[in-house]
Amino acid sequence: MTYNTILTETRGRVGIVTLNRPKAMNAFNLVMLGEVFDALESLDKDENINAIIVTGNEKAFAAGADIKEMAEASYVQMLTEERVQVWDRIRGIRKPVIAAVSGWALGGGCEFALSCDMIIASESAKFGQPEITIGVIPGAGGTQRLARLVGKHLAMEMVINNRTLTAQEALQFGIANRLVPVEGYLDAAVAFADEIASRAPLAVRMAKDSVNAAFETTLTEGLAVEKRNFYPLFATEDQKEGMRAFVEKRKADWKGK
Ligand code: DAK
Repeated sequence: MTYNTILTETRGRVGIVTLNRPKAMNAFNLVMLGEVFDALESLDKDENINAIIVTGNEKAFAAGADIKEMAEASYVQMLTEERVQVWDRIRGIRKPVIAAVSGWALGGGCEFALSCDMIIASESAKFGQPEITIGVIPGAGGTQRLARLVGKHLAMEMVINNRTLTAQEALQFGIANRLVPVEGYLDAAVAFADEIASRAPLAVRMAKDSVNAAFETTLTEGLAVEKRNFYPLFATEDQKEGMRAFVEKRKADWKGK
C-alpha cells in the first residue's frame, strides 16, 4: 500500500505508523486522516502484528487538524463530511495502540494521542488544546477524554485557557505512561510495545476492551463487560498454555488461539 502523508513499517510484532507532513507540523488534513486509519485497520487485521505505534517526528507529533483546510468550512460541511466521523475509527482498533509523542501534540494531535491506549512521551513533548485561540473548542474528544484523565479543573484550564502541559506534567497527570529522552524515543516506544506484543494476544484484546469499558459505562456495566471478556478466554489454547506453563515453571508459548 502506498501512502502520501504517512510512513509505515513493522519491527517484529510491532507495526509503526509515522505521520509525515513535517512542513505542516503533521497537521491532520483529510488525506492524512484517511491514510492513518486505513493503515491502523490494516495492521489491526495483520496476524503478525500484536501492537501498533503511531508517531510523528521529534518536533511534532501533530499540531492538530489542518487549520488551512478547515478555515472556510461551513457548518453543514463540518456536520456532513467525512472529516468528523473519520476520527471515530480509532475506537474500532482492537490491538493496543501506543502514541509515541515528541514535540507538539496540539488540538486534534493531542486528542489523537489521548484516543490511543497508552502514550510514551519524549522529554520535549507538549500537550495542549489551543482551539480556543482560533475561536472553537476541541471536537475529537478533547473535552471528554482529557477531563476523564486529568480531572475537571486542569481540563478546564487547558481547554478554556490554552494551558499547555510539559512532558513532565503529562507524566505527573497520568497522560504519559513513560518519559524518555528525545534521542531514541521511538526505539524506547518500540521496546515498550514489543513487551506488550509478547503477551497472549487474545487476552490483550479482551483487556483493552475491558479497560475501555471503565470510561464508557457505569461500574455495574463495566464489571459485566469484564466478566463477558474473562470467561471466553477459558475457551482459548493460550489460557491452557499460560496456566500450564506457570505450573510447569516454563515460559508460555502463545499461539493467539
Ligand atoms: N494546521 C495547518 N498548518 C499548521 C498547523 C495546523 N494545525 N500547525 C502548524 N502548521 C503549519 C504552519 O502554518 C507553518 O506553515 P507555513 O507557514 O510554513 O506554510 C508550519 O506548519 C510551521 O508552523 P510554525 O511556523 O507555526 O512553527 P512554530 O514552531 O513557530 O510553531 C506550533 C509550532 C505547533 C506551536 C504552531 O504552528 C501552532 O500553534 N500551530 C497550530 C496549533 C493549533 O491551533 N492546533 C489546533 C488546530 S484545530 C473534529 C476533530 C478534530 C478537530 C476538530 C473537530 N471533529 C471530529 C468534529 C481538531 C481541531 C484542531 O486541531
